[in-house]
Amino acid sequence: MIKEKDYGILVVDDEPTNARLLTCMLRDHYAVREAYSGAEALQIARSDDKPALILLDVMMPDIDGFEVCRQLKAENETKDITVIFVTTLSESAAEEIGLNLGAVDYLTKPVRMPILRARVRNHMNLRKQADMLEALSYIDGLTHVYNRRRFDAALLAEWQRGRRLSRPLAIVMIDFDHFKALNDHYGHGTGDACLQQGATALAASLRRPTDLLARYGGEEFVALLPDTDLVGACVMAETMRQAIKALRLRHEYSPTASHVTISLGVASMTPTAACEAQHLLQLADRVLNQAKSEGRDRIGV
Ligand code: GH3
Ligand code: MG
Ligand code: MG
Ligand code: MG
Repeated sequence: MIKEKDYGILVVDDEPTNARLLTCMLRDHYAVREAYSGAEALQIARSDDKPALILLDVMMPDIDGFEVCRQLKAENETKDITVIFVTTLSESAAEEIGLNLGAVDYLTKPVRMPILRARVRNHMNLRKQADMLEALSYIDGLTHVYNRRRFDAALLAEWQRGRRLSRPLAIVMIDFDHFKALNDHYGHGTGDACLQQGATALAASLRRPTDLLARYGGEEFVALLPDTDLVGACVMAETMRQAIKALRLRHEYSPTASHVTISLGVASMTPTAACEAQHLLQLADRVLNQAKSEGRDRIGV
C-alpha cells in the first residue's frame, strides 16, 4: 500500500548552494532530490516518481515559487503534494500569498536546522495520517479487499487509460451461489467467515500488480484486469472458480453442490469514445446471470 519510499522530499532553489544546504539538513531522514528551476520542479512533481513534500524557493528567474505552487495545487495529480516555502521574502504580505496558495508552511532564510527538521517531520506525519485515512476509506471492512468506491474510481481510470493506449480492459463479476441458503442454515457468522475466506482466495488468484479485486456489494465481488483480453480473463476466472472450490467450505443446503461455489461473468473490450465504462459492467453482469441460469458454479462469457 503506502511505502516509506513514497515520502521523498524535493528541494527547489535556483541557487544550488542553498538547495545543497537544505538537502544536508534532511538527508539523514529522507530521500532528498534537488531542482534548480520552477520548470524542473513541475516536471518532477508531475512524474510517476513524485515527492511527498516540496521545499520551495519563491524568487526564481523562470517560473517563480508562487506560480509553481499555484500550478501544483490546480492539478489533480499534484495537488496533494505538501508545499513549504523557504524564502528570503520576509514580508507578511508575501507569506499571506504563499499560504493562500495552499502551502502548509512558510519559512524565511536563513533557516535553522532544528526548526526545519521539526516542521518537515510534523507535516510529513500529517501527510502520512491523511494517506492512511484515505487508504482505509477504500477498504471493505469485512473482507479487507477494496470496496465499491475504490473499484468505481479504478474502473474510470483504467477505462481512460485503455482508451488512450488502445488496450483491452477486462472485468470478472463474481457472485456466491445460494448464499441466502448458507446464511439461513448456518447463520450469518458462518456466512461472514465464508466471505472473508472467499475474498482472500480470490485476491490471491490475481497475478499482476495492476489487477484489482473489490467487494461489489453483499456476496458479489469484481475483478478489474487491465491489459487483459477475453481469453486471459477467462483463464483468471477459472483460477478463481477453482480457488473457491479448493476451500471446500461446507454448504449442504445448496441445491447444486455440497460445498460453496461461485458463478462468474467475464467481459473484455477495448474502450472507445463511443462507449462508457458502465457498458463493460453491464456485459459482465449479463453473462453472470447466464451462468446462474445455466446451473451455477460456472463461467459466463
Ligand atoms: P444465487 O445463487 O442466485 O446468487 O443465490 P443467492 O442466495 O446467493 O442470491 P440472493 O441475492 O438471493 O442472496 C444473496 C444473499 O447474500 C442474501 C444476503 O443475506 C447474503 N449476504 C449479503 N451480504 C452479506 C454479508 O455481508 N454477510 C452475510 N453473511 N451474508 C450476506
Ligand atoms: Mg531564489
Ligand atoms: Mg448476488
Ligand atoms: Mg448469490
